[in-house]
Amino acid sequence: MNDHTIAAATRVLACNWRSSYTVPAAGLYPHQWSWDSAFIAIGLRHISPRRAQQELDAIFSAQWADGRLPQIVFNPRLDVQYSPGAAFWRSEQIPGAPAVPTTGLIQPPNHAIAALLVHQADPEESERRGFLPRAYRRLRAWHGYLENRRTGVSGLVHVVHPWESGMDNSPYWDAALAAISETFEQAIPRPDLDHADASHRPSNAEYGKYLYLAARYRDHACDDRDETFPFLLEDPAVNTMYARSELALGHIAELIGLDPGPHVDRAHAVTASLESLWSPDLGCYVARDVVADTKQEFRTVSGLVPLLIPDLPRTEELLTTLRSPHFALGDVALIPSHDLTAVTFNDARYWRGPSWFNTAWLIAQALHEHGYTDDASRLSSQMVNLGIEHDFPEYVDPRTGEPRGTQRFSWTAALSLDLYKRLHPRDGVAL
Ligand code: 9WN
Repeated sequence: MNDHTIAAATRVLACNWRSSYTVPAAGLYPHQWSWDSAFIAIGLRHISPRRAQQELDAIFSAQWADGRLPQIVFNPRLDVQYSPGAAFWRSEQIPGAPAVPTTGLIQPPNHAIAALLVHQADPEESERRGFLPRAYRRLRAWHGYLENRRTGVSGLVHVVHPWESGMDNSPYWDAALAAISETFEQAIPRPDLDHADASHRPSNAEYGKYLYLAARYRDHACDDRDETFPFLLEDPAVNTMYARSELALGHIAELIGLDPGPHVDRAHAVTASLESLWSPDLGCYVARDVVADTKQEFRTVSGLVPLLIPDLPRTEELLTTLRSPHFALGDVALIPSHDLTAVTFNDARYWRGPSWFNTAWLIAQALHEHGYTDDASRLSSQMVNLGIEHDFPEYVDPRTGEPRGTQRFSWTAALSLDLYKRLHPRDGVAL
């Protein structure tokens, strides 16, 4: 990446900016998505720390009364362009929903990680705008929701829909979805297929289950006390981002003169609970189906993301798996989302094999922090080069690097920019 290509990444973020937030991709995803915005803010901070703050403020302003940050904040003028949209969710009829239309679901809690990085990019601007105390209040409520409404006896947070994991059609969800006999009975619009090849996207059968679960959650007023809800799973990456975000929140608390202790304790408790998701046979973490009480024995990139926890006792084992033929670090275009040797692996279909830039960023960051700086730089370069070569694709074929899904995808541009800046520290900010 050179100055010309920095400009290309900046252009993607500028084109996808909508007055106070960034859409993930202009055609396919015309609204604001929760974990996308946090990743985007991490890149935006290099261009405009103020915009990065606004990006996070926009998602915070859609917070529900119970503290949840919604998966999607809808632009009602574009409702037919994405399905299911605001008319499906009818959030204005649900007690505790914000004034803007949103989904009732959530996405992975990476926001505190982003808020800290955004603050550090320009502490004066942050202070001038009162960003950190405002963010802290929102984030504390968000983490409170996760602790009080989403944490089970295992001590881990569960998701109630595949969309909540951000890795929508991961093989982790197959058995739980198969055990649900119902499907959504009405017509299912697929405007997504106007923007991406059907073989790169989840299937119609998966969409039937997705909409069934979403409608059921909505019809129970998105109330997590519905004890017969059929889909509850604990995901390693979601819990890792939660633990890591608690550490970041502790740091933020300290910066604004508050006690970091409760956040650090919570991070350690979640880290200890993660141990129940360890699979000795696979050499990585796996998801657990809370309803069926079964582990989902698949190697996915989610099961490697716990590398991001600083004092994890499994770092060496995870590195061995990352370098093994299952993920082939160094020998592939970018880290696959699913085990290259598995019968369930598919090089094109969404989260069942293709490589995504946000998970590569999480792993590159973890490698860097654990002192594997050569691996981290190599991975970062692969990511940056692929981003530039293919106009910032949503995901790529892990072996060939061919683009899949849509292009000019915001987090690909933002996270490539972030890694570029940190690969060339003379231009960059310290993490
Ligand atoms: C559903 C926006 C989102 C990402 C998810 C990714 C994809 C949506 C979809 O796009 O999911 O949330 O319609 O497929 O899987 O991680 O946040 O970029």
